[in-house]
Amino acid sequence: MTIETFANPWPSREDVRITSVRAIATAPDGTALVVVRVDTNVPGLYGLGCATFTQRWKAVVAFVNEHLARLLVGRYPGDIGDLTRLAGFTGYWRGGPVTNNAISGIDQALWDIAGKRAGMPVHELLGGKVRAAADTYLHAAGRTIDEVIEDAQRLVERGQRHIRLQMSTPGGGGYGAPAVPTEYPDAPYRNGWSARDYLRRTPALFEAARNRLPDNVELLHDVHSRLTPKEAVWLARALEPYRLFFLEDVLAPEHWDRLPEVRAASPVPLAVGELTTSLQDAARLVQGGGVDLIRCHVSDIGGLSPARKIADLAELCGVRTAWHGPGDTSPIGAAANVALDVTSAAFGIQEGHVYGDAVHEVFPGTLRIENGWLRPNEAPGWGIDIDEAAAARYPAELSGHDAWAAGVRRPDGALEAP
Ligand code: GCO
Ligand code: MG
Repeated sequence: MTIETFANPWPSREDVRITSVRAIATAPDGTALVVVRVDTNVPGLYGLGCATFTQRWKAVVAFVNEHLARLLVGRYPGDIGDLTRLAGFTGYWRGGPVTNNAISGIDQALWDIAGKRAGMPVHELLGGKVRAAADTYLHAAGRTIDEVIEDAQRLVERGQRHIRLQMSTPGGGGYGAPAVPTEYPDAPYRNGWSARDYLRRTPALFEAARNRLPDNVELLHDVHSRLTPKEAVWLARALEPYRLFFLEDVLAPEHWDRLPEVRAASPVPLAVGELTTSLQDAARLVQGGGVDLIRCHVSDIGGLSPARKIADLAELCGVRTAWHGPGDTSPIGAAANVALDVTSAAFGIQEGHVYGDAVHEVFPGTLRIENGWLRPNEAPGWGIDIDEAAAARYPAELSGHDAWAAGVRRPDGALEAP
């Protein structure tokens, strides 16, 4: 493919030019990760950005390589705002996870280049630290109350102060814990998941956790968008005695306009936002009075630059941040989360993920959680590299999420939000 050059619209400060833009997909831990690499005419100067939409990663790769690269080659990498607006506006239709992840890959790669040129870590370019490190939460899970609590105790021993608890509910559709056999053998869909059963079991888990885990451990829980507004109120009230740090995604995005009534009905803080795929939707959530912690997936709203706007808005509105950071975030995306965390007064908590050795091999410099804390790298840019030969040894495959989501059904067979 011939790559055309779109001219710089104004003279650039230095003769630095983008020479190539390409998406790299790799799955070192089995989860498809996508990063964008932007190269320049300065020897050794390149940047990396997270573009990971694991469920539809091939679409993001094609979007970057075939639609966006030709817009950027020849341009000055310091014009981050213009280049990311160009990547969006040239498509005419706005937003969505494919577009936003592609733009995020470019946005974060350009911030990486900016940091390397300045000789500064990205958090200093953003104005510098307002805290030394980001406190994190990790996930404990199991089939039974005992299994979940034992898993949580292991995390407490590793210094974790915040722990998300998820326990299996019968059927294949439970989120965040192993699938267990159904208890509805006569139902039309034998592997179904019942919201009513989930509502009965979850408070018992938290009662046991409060009795058996140290009193100062903060507890969190992710509903994963499965409840009606009334069920959400019921669950939040039932969990009140256990002092949750937050209760996540009680409602599906289709019903987010009902969040304020859920929030008003209980003191349990609500965390919402990983399913936002537009900056404007994220801003509406922050301003709408239905959210205590905003937790966008940074690449799904277009990268570091839009996420900074949300962090600033959250600060002004008294909302805190809890950026989404599971295993389907690349290490570059995780570093972007931490750059936001340590530079924003609105920081609440950071979702952590312990990457396997293969991820550290492919992405040298990947951040590590120590005693529950994440600290940013102090090297210029993100301080994270990619070993492309190693990346090629872990080829990405189509996401297993499709197969799981196809089986997330109620006992009557109706599909449920995965
Ligand atoms: C979380 C999330 C994730 C998502 C996953 C989807 O809070 O960590 O809900 O686990 O399910 O990112 O691919
Ligand atoms: Mg979640």
